[in-house]
Order: sequence, then C-alpha cells, then structure tokens
Amino acid sequence: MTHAAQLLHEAESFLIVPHLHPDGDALGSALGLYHALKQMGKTHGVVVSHDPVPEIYRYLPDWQQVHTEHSHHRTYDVAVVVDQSQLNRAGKHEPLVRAARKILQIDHHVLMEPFADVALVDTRAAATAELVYRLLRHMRLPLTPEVATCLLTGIVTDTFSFKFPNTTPRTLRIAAALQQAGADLSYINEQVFETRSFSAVKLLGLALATLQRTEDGKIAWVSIPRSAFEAAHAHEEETEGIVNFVRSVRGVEVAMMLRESPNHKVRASLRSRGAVNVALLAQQFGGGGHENAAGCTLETSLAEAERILVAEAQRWMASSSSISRAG
Ligand SMILES: [Mn+2]
Repeated sequence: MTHAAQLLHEAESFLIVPHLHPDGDALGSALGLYHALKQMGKTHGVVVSHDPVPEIYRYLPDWQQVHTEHSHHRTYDVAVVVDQSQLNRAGKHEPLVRAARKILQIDHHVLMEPFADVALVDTRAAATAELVYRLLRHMRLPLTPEVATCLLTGIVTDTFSFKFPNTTPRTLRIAAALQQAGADLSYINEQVFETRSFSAVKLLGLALATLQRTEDGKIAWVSIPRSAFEAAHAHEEETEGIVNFVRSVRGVEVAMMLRESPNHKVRASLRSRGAVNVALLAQQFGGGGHENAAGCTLETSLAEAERILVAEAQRWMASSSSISRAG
C-alpha cells in the first residue's frame, strides 16, 4: 500500500489502463483513480482502453476520458494497470504500459505472471475498486461523489450487487462509506442491471433458447452463434449478464456462456456455484479469473468448443469430488 502510494505521489504523468472488454470494476477503478489523481493536481494523466466504454457504463463521471486511441510516443512516469493479472489483457496498449518508467498493478485476480514494479494485489478483495478505495484512504485523498460513484460501480458489478459470496463485511463497510460520500446505490443498480438495449434483450432471448444441460443437471450452457448476433443486431458486449440466467437454473454447479467471435474464436464465460473452481478450468485453456467467475477463449468452432468445455468440466467435477471423498 505504502509503495503504491509513494509511486503515485512521485509521478508527474500517469497512464491508467483497464483490461480488454472492460467491465464495471475495470472502468470504475480506472476512472475513480483518475478523478482522485486529478484532484491531487496531477493533470498529466490519461485513461486508455483497448475497447470503448460499453453503453451501460456511460453514466460514469467523465467516461469520455477513456480513450481507445493513443499516440505511442510518450513515456509516462507510472502506468497503472487495473483489474488484470496478465499484461496482455491491456490489449493494443501493452507497449505503452511497458514503455512507462514504472508499472503499478492494482488487482484482485490470482496472480498469473508478475509484471509490475509495485503490485497491490489482494485476491480476497471483492473488486479492484475496493483496493483503489483502500489506496485512496491510505493517501488521505478526499472521496468526492465522482470518485465514490466510480468505485461503488466497481464493487456493485463484481459482487453482482452484493449477491456473490465474494461480498465480505469489509466490502459492505467500503460500500457504505462510498454511499456516504455521495454515490447513489440505487441509481448505479438501475444503470448496470436494470437498463438494457432492445438488441441486448433480443439476444438474451435467442441465447436462452439454446440452453442445454448435462444429464445430471450440474452443468448448463448456452451457445450463441454469429447468426444470433446478426438477427438481434447485437454487439458482443451485449452478452453481459446472460450467463447468470444459466447459473440460476436449479441444480447447476457450473454455468457457461459460449459465444462465437467474428474471428472464428469462441469466448467462454464460466460461472460456478459452490466448490467448483472455474478459474482453474479456464486456465487450462489459457484464460483465468476467479474461483466462481472466469473466462477463456478457444480457437475452434462453436460446436467443438461446447464439446471440449463440457467434457472438461465434467472430468474436473468428477476428479474434485473424488478428492474431497478421499480427504
Ligand atoms: Mn474485478
């Protein structure tokens, strides 16, 4: 915490980078930190993202300050990489991060490849935004309503509005402090979870129509082909949240959402209920994440990806239950 604070205190220019396909935690953490640093008088800073801000997060204060393009000539004092455990998750901005004098990582994923000069990593934190909050407090920076809105968005999205088991008493205390500082919890919930585009709801319908499960009912999944995106006029980002419907099916321990990307890849979102660690499952395919929420990409057809992932999840669950029986 102290090293991270010192790095930010000393830096005159800074770069903040959320991950590819940024979610509410990546964007909320990035923008929350951006606002706080600006308040410190550090105006030579920029937030760069591989992908644009998804529509549902376009209520975050100054979301327009998240740039997707950047001229790669500048060397920043500090590159702050938020909510990612691998530097390649910075996407096209990875060279810019590597060119910075120092790299600060703020993250709550299981550490996969150490890349930072200073790593503020706590896997027990429900959201990276929790760590940004703790860092700002440590630096005695005031919490403005803008900062609070950004950070509470990170916590709300990563805890699925305090419903996931990653929600701790500390998470709730931090959320309360953010609400006290001016963040509007019900407004954030309304924006993130209760407001969808027409095309996203169409896509949800097409996706749920593909719902399948294994005979024992423990694994369920949906597979979204390109044709569904075209029929719904939907973008890839509009699949957000669909996997939670799959996970909600009674008896399901592992839920998956597979979607076909335009470049003949299949991206899979994995969720689990109970003891199954889907991060380990995702890691077998070069992905990662958390125990109960992870993702990976397969370079194969949708049907083949479905077969491979279901088989692997079944194998995984069989072996982990035999371990627990033996133990
Ligand atoms: Mn996160």
